[in-house]
Amino acid sequence: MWVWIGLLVSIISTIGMTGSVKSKVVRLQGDLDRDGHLDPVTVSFERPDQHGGLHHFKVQIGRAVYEGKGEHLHGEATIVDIDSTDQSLEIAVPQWGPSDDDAVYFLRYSKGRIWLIGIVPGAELSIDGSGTVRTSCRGRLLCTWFYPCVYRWSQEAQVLVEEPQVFKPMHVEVTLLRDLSLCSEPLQWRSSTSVKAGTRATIDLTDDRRWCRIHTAQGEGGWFSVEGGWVQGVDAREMFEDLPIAD
Ligand SMILES: [Ca+2]
Ligand SMILES: [Ca+2]
Repeated sequence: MWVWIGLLVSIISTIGMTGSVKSKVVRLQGDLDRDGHLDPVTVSFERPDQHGGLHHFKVQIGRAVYEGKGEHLHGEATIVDIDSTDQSLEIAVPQWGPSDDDAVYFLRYSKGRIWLIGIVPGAELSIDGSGTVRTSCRGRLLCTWFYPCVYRWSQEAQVLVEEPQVFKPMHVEVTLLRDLSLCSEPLQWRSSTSVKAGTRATIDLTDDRRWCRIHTAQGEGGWFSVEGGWVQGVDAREMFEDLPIAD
């Protein structure tokens, strides 16, 4: 979900012998630095080799140039307004990424300079002018999973940064392959209960550092710790069936 601020002027694609897009030029227009004058923006995409996708992009505004590298870029660019109260608009350049790691490059233009302010993960980004980009981030602990997250513009650092969340929602359905001992709180190392092998359960919350919370449909549950992909002395894949692991 974008709020379109700029104007799309033109899109020109060059098609190679194999029928795939070799290069693409997108022309946009908007008052990016809010000085009262429209800034014509040219975003050009190139495919560096015969078989790969569009991996290079170049943004030009007058004499200012930014050259970036992406992975499987869409060949699209738009102008958005992340914070409607400040004196800037942003250029957004989306990519599919190496393996469903969708992301969007955001750039700013001011005083004759274009710079990257952030690479925000996700394909369904929400920008409403409040200074935030709402999206879906990939968790790090245990397996492949995603959680709702927010990137916020930092005036001090001039970049978009992810807002920290102490505990993140997880929603991973698993079947236990072994008995799992659980703690009642993510501080205690002494287990107070356990869930039996064969039980279907949901891992629903984590600090994304060490602790995960799990519960069964019968209301049993608690916390277990994860260290380097290991749970209770075994590889996590030997503890949980159906653990989603990509890459
Ligand atoms: Ca301007
Ligand atoms: Ca703005």
